[in-house]
Amino acid sequence: MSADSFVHADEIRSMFSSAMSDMYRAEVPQYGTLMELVSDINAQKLAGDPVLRDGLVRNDEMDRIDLERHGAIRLGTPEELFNMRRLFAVMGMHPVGYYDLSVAGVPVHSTAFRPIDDAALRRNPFRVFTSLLRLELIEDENLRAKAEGILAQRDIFTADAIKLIYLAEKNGGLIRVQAEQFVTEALETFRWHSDATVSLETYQTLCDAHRLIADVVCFKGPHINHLTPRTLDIDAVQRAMPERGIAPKAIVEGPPARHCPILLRQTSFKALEEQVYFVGGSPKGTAGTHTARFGEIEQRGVALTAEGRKLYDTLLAATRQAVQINAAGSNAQDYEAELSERFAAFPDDYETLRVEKLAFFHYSVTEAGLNAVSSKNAFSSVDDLIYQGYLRADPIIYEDFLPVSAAGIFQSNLGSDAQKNYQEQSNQDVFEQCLGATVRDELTLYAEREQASLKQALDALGVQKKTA
Ligand code: OOG
Ligand code: NI
Repeated sequence: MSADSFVHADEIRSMFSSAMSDMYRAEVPQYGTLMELVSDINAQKLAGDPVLRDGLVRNDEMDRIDLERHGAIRLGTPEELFNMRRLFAVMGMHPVGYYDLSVAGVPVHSTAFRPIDDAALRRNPFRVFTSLLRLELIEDENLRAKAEGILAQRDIFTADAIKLIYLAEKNGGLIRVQAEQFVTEALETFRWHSDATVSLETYQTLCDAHRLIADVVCFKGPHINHLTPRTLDIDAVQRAMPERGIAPKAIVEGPPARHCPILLRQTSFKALEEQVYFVGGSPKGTAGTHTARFGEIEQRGVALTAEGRKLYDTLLAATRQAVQINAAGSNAQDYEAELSERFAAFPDDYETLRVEKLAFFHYSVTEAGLNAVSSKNAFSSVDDLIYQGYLRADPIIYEDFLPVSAAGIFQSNLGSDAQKNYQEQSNQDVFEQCLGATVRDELTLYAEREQASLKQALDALGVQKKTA
């Protein structure tokens, strides 16, 4: 079998994310409403902001505006995580970053499976925030043993999915019929099951320990719990949600609204109460409810360097220290005012972000640069080339997640908007052992992309040495 006959991993990812979107829209009607709202607001924003429109056209992003950017799942065992890594690898998605969610009092740690290189991200940026339950954080030993026992009995992958993963690994890819079958089989793992695998009593015991534990342990598989489209104006979507009968969480997570967006801003609508059947009682089981699935939107900005990220973390922590959102979310305005005020300390123009090395940029040669290639440029500095208009720097978009924001999303969907600041309990080594691989460091990936673009641009300009 030659590599030519294999379907490209990027294409398998596109097939998969589109199948997942259709499945989720059918399962959660409110998600369809949210998608329509996002699409309407994106259209309005584009009509009123030609600069934004030109930027998206230049970066070849117009076709993908309304596409999902990410989803999320929660896994129960190391083996599930191990095989999930193999499954995502077939679609060109690799583990990037380690997130300790114990900061939210949620007993999980996580990574994001995502495409890595520029071309793959451009083709389809779909990624999945994947959490692993940390049963070791359950104090009650009996309960821990019970949860482990239940999880040991389930198999979240179909036999054919595992077979196709193995084939892809062995042969280096999948041919079309295999890729199509793979997508169908892989989708099964993410499907919602309204039949729980336990009795109502067991469910309640686990719920009492932590609602998240019940969500992970009591079902056949890791149902996809949200899919997130990209919006061009997250504040407008947040304001408009109630008009369409959707209840948003109290605040938008992440940095405040800015002229030059940084990192990631996110908001979600609250998880829906859904009917489920527990084992026992009538042949159909005992009817009850479970809240698991929600909707979320995101707006992404420039990726920050370690130094930029430090400034972000400091300003955010100071804000949260000063104002903590209460359970009802009634002090959301105070929080937002505080956030904007604190973030006045974060430079809000791209050139300053670049020169102060707070953010990552993609460098490219301009027409003027190409026309001016001469030995005169050979020792110019990057900054000079930028000022001369020979080199341009476009923001590299942040492709990852933010632990404090993710914690806020978890929290809101576990039933409360109250913000809590917990102690960290990171354990990346254990996570990587379960995963069977190390996670890539996201900052290194951005730095590599910046350096590669700069090298290419300087080579094209005939500049010999970078002396910025
Ligand atoms: C994941 C919550 C985090 C995000 O975008 O940060 C998240 C979950 O609830 O499983 O989705
Ligand atoms: Ni999310």
